[in-house]
This record gives sequence, structure tokens and C-alpha cells, in this order.
Amino acid sequence: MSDHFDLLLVDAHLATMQRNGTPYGVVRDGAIGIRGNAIAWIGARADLARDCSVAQTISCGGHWLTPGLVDCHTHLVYAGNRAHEFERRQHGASYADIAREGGGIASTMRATRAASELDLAAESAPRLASLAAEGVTTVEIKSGYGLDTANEAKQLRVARELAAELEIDVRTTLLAAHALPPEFGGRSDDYIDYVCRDTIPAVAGEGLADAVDAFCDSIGFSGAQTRRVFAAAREHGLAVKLHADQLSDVDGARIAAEASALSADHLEYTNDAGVEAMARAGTVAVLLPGAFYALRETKLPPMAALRRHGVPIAISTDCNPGTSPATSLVLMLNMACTLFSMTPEEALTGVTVHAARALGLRDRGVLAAGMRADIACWAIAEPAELAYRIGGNASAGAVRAGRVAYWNI
Ligand code: DI6
Ligand code: FE
Repeated sequence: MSDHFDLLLVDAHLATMQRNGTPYGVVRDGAIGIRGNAIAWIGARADLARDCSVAQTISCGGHWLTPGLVDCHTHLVYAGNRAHEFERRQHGASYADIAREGGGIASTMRATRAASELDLAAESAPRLASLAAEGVTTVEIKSGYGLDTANEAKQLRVARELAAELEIDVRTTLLAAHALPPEFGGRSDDYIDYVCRDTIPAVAGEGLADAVDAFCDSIGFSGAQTRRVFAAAREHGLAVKLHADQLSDVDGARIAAEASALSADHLEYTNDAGVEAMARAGTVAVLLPGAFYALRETKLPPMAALRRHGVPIAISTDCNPGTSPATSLVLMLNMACTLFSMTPEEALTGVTVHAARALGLRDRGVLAAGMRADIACWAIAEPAELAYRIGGNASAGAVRAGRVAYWNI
């Protein structure tokens, strides 16, 4: 019996990101047949059966197709912005100084609590839209600016609403343990009790989160507090992830690995034993060059150890109002190469294969038969061009779950 495709993409080179013995898993002069929301056939066009029936054929104009990009760590639902704090930092104040004085996360918390659900959605939508306009087809969005049950739930609901409105797949993560809200001033253990007894059960009960995250650091929560948050998450059947060792070495990577976390993120100050533990646990390292850059951090993540131990490395925007007001995942490819000495292929793997893994998603991140048909089309002459450019938008089209989201060819 011959194959039927709802959509056939032709005139394209494929960077499948599947291991096939060539860098980027390249297939030249390829074609992709899509049925429903999945890839039904992929290969060299010359190998496509001549008698297949096709509802719609689209030319990719000789451009390149990659898996739809996955931005696996963002805080993009928030109100207001922190340009004034940027200005203060340029006059010499540090991020930690500003946080200690009630600015930083706390100032975004005040704006986010004050915003209605509608306003929060309206302010956040352009950020999600700019990611989506550059071939991003899956975005993780964290809460963490509500810092009480009602407002954390509000952020997560807005994230889900935006997903439906913009037709982009969103995974939500509860980050109630992001900072201490003022009503719990000086009582961080009590706040963690509240998060474990009230916020996590409520959010899990409403089905609003796919995972739980915490900020384990010198100005965040301790290792012991993080473990309590993880235990509560597990009780409610939620996966865990961790902001680990961003500003200091608090053994965050090891704590994440011990909890079989999907990912440990940031990792600038992570020690070798932590990297080893991540490798054993299969925990993905999510590196965030935007935050590294914006904070003018000089301590590099442990690249050599991550590579030596074979830890999968993902790259993400960390889109947030304080340390990474970034809405271009493609720019992060360049920054990962230039700042973290990654290769363009490692960087692209970091926003496809490994980013999907950082979210526990097995149905995307590579172009292969059976995978979800999330596909990005790029006006580039070779895959390395994606990481090479600084600015500009080479995105020529995108297919999300089998449907053409935009096509400018
Ligand atoms: N690390 C970060 O880089 C963001 N959160 C975190 O735990 C910063 C969030 C902010 O400054 O608003
Ligand atoms: Fe973050």
C-alpha cells in the first residue's frame, strides 16, 4: 500500500540531529512527509515512493530544516521590567546588592501580583511570540514571581493560556521556591513549609505544572530546603529541576542528581563531584549564556568536566526580567559558542535533542519518523550559520504539530 501524507516538505536539506554518521545528521536534498501531527516519512527525496499520495506539497526553497527549537528554561510570564535596575547596575550596584535591598525578584513579584490575568497575558505574549518567530516550537515557562499559591497559580494559568492562544507547546514549571516573599521575611523554613503543604498540592491538584524547580543558592534556598521541595513534588507526581550553583557552589548539582532531576541549570560554580553525579543520574546540564553575559559572570560552567563525563548539555534563554531579558534562542547559540566554547553542532544539539530531554520529552528534538512534526525552516547555506550570526532572523518557516505556523518562502 502506498503512503499518504497530509503535508510533504520538499526542496530542503535536513539537519536531522539524528546520529547518522555525519555532523548534524545531515541529509541533503531531503523530504519530510507528515501525517496528522507526526513525521511519517523522512529521507532523501530520491528515496521517496513515487506513488505516495499527498494532500499538500510545500517547497522549502532549497533552505535547511531542523527540529523545531526547544527553549527549556524561561521565566517569560511576568509584569513590568527592570530597566531601572539595569541602569543601577551600570552605576556599580551588583545583582545581589539590589536583591538584598528588596529589588530584583521581589520587585517583579510586586508587579506580577498586582497584574490581572489579562494584563499579565498581554505583557507576556510578545515574549513568547518573538521566540516562536524564530523557529521555537516548545517553550518551558516557570512561575516564581507570584510567591504565594494564588499568584503562582495565576502565572501558570497565564502560561497555559498563552500556549493555546499562540498555538505553541508550553511546559509549565512551578518555581515557588524562587525567593522569599516579604510576608515570610526572616522565616524561610516557614515559607518552604507553606510551599510544600499549600502551593505544590494546589498547583498539582489543578494540573497546572509539569515540574517543580527551586533556586538553590546563597541568596536563594538551602540544600536542605531544596530537598524538602523535591520530596513534596515527588509526592504529587511532579518531575523536578533545579537552579543550581549559579552564584556560588552550594552542591546544587549533586542535590539535583540525587533527586533524579530532569536538569540542573546554570552550573557556573558546580564542582566536579556534582558533574559526576549528574552523569550517573542522567540529569541534563542547562547552560544559560544570557544570564552569564548580563551578570558579567567570569566563572565559566565546568565545560571540560561536563564533556569528560558525557553530561548532555542544553542551552536556553533563561528569559527573565532581571538577569536575562533575552527573547532570542538563536542568539543564545552564538553566545554558547563564544562564551562557553561550544561548537555550533553542540549548541544546536543543546536547543533540540538535549533541550527536549531537559523537559523529559521523548517525542521531539530530532527529525525522525514517529516524532512530533515540529520543524523549523532556515534561510541559511549550512547549519553552522545559525550559531555564527549575531542578530537578524533567518527563520523562514515553522511547522508545529504538523500544522504550518508561518512560511515565508
Ligand atoms: N536565576 C536567574 O537567573 C533568575 N532566577 C534565578 O533563580 C533571575 C530572576 C530575576 O532576577 O528576576
Ligand atoms: Fe532561571
